[in-house]
Amino acid sequence: MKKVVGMGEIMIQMNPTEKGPMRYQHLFEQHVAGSEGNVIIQMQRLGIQTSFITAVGLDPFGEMIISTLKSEGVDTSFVKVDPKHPTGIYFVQRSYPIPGKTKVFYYRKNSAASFISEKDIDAKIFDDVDLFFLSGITPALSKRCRKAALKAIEICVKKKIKVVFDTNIRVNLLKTKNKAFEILKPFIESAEVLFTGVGDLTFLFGKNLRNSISELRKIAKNAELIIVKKGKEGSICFDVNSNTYIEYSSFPVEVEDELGAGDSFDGTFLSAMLRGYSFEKCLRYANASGAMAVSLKGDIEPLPTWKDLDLFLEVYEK
Ligand code: CKP
Ligand code: MG
Repeated sequence: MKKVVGMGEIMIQMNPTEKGPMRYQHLFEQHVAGSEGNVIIQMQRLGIQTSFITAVGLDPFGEMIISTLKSEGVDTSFVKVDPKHPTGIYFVQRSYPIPGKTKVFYYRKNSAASFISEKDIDAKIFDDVDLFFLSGITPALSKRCRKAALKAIEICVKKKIKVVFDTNIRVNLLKTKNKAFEILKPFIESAEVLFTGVGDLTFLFGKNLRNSISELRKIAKNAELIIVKKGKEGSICFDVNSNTYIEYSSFPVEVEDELGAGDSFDGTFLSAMLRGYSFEKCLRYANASGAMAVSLKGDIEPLPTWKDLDLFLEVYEK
């Protein structure tokens, strides 16, 4: 069985029962979510053995996150409980001011996860691991997290573990294009599989997609695969070894909450890749997973199994 490790912040997501402006919301649902954790749970659900590196506060929210990871079957041996810093929380505003778009309000400054440091990264974590997943959110949390993430990558390179990175730019955390380049560059350089999205590419290189991909390729010296998520426009996989682009269109569904779609896409693509599927098949499953994610609230609740994916495809490809 393939073994995968992820690293990042998992938070409590407060998602209102209604769409619309935050100041008029009265009722909230409590969910567990966070980009890299979403990817790992997706992979676990697709039959991969997973483990997650994170930190939560010594509070009921941390308890909820740990019990969620455990109930999903993710190994929590490397989850630290930090008595000095709280679990991060964020609020979600759906479909306002732009219908179908989700806005987030973070309360994660000085959170337990932002205090993850190099000393939390033990080489033992990576014994017999096939793949390590990380995204641009983690190094953007703090200098300490950045160093810890770099240490993890160094270990993976030494142990010949595949490094997978999603640029996942959060303007709230990175602020400017220069800051984003400065922080993300070493991670983009190390990735063997690199995920990104049109929003991130536009932020970094401007609107011309082909041009952005070739600019990204210049930095991504180690990448064998560059996958670009285009939301409603589908996705592209660029296979560096054969110099070919593979495209797959998206599945039209009604958007309830777009958060988490990128993560379910990544987790599904990687699980399909680890099964040895063709890149076209990986994109097909990943696009289906992304569509399923946007059609429900919460990030982890909609994450599909292989059976769910096949049922979805049976209906949507008729
Ligand atoms: O790129 P995605 O929409 O798939 O990621 C959504 C997650 O971790 C969301 O759950 C939130 O917690 C975050 O990204 C974040 O830190 O913004
Ligand atoms: Mg994303």
